[in-house]
Amino acid sequence: MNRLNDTTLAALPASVARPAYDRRALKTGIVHLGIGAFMRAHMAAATEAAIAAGDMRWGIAGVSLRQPDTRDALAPQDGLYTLAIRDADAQGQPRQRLQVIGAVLRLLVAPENPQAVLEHIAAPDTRIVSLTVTEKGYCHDPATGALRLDHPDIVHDLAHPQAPRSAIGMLVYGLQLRHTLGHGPLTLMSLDNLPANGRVLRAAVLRFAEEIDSKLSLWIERQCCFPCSMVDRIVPKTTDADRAAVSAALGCADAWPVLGEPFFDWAIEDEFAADRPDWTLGGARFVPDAEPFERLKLRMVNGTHSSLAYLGAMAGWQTVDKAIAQPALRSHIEALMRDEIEPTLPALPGLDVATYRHNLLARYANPALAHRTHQIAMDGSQKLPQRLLGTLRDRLARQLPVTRMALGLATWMHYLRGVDEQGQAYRIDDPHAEALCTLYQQNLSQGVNTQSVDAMLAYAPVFGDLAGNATLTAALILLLQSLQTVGVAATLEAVNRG
Ligand code: CS2
Repeated sequence: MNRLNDTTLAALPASVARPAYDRRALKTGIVHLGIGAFMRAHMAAATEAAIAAGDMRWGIAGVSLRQPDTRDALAPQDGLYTLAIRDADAQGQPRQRLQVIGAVLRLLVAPENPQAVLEHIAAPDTRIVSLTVTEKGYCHDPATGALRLDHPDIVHDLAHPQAPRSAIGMLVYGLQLRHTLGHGPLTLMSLDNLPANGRVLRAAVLRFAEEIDSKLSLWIERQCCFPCSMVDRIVPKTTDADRAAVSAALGCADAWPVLGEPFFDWAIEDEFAADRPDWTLGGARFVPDAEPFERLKLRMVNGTHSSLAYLGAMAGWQTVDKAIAQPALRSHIEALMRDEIEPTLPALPGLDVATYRHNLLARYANPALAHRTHQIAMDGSQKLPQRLLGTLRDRLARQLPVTRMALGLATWMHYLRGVDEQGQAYRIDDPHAEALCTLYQQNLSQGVNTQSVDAMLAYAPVFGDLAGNATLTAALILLLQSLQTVGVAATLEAVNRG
């Protein structure tokens, strides 16, 4: 089978959408740190729409911060890859729509050549540096959002200006080179699922810059922009079966297609240091303040996604669609949104929250994505603060019931035991795994009581000041006892009975 690339593009089946523009005329205007599946199915797709409309300034240089695998897959394909949009037809049969994306012009692997990344950030045509480096990539304290100067990657980067390995180090040394060369300010755009992601990024960049050069930090502060954004599209990890299915449909081999649902949302603040693509052509909207959109999305989508993922992973429901097909889980997730999350949300003009809820349940039921619950369960320590704990804090402060919110948290704690209800062991994939599993073994595995639950809540990097809240502790005790003795399904039935 031929490989997908600039030469084979013309021979693809007519049903496959592809770049109709001349890729050789495309300039690199965006450098993206963390070129994973999400970015390739989201921001790159919106950028493709802007390019297709004739604005040839926005080709993307994609940077992998750790592994060479994306570059190894896409370089032989001239940066081309397929976006497979999957859902079900009216009969419930899975179907897919294929589009070859041409926006990615080159791929860099930071550990192989960090200097090349710094030079790309400093290049005069580069106007935007965007990031999807996941929550842990900000090297911050998840509870407070502040950059950790004692984080091993930050310690390393402060000592190695030529070869940074964190996204923050890479950005600041790249900006330093840019400033020295006099190439004008940049927009730094976080696309990670963090509240006020632009402000978190800005604070981390300025903190690091202050450590190396106060003039540089002043320049960044005054001249560079850090728009906040809310991003939303479900993008499961690509499997070998997906590679084979997409390649068969193309009639030519794509080593790394990405999959996504039809739904796409991106609310971004229109604050750019230089120019920007018209991403509205790809479904984005520019908003004066992204905060209410972020809160809606992080609490409704990511909060329920994580709750569902821990419940599903423990019960042995391997994918989101299988989990949401369980009537008791579906009732719980629906009530969690309606009764406990929605009352904490700000009103958004034009948003009908009941419709949003129904649509979200339908997105979870998409049978063509096979989104694994264990994939969503990873990095809980980094995700829980903005997904669950903000809602919990708001409800506790207003003395409102928290049972359904607390069930997500209790199931995360229970998940730390590392074995599901079928006796299947799994690895806890989390930068805090060691400390958290030790805490679990020394406390909850010995018995569920005020002392053992409070010992978990005393883990400040995740919980901040939540420990010692009697209402929360009491709710967690009941739920953890139930999860340990009767399991997920019976606990859901009990919670649904009220
Ligand atoms: C998911 C998100 O893996 C996860 O943690 O909750 O990636 C989710 O699919 C996206 O944020 C949806 O926009």
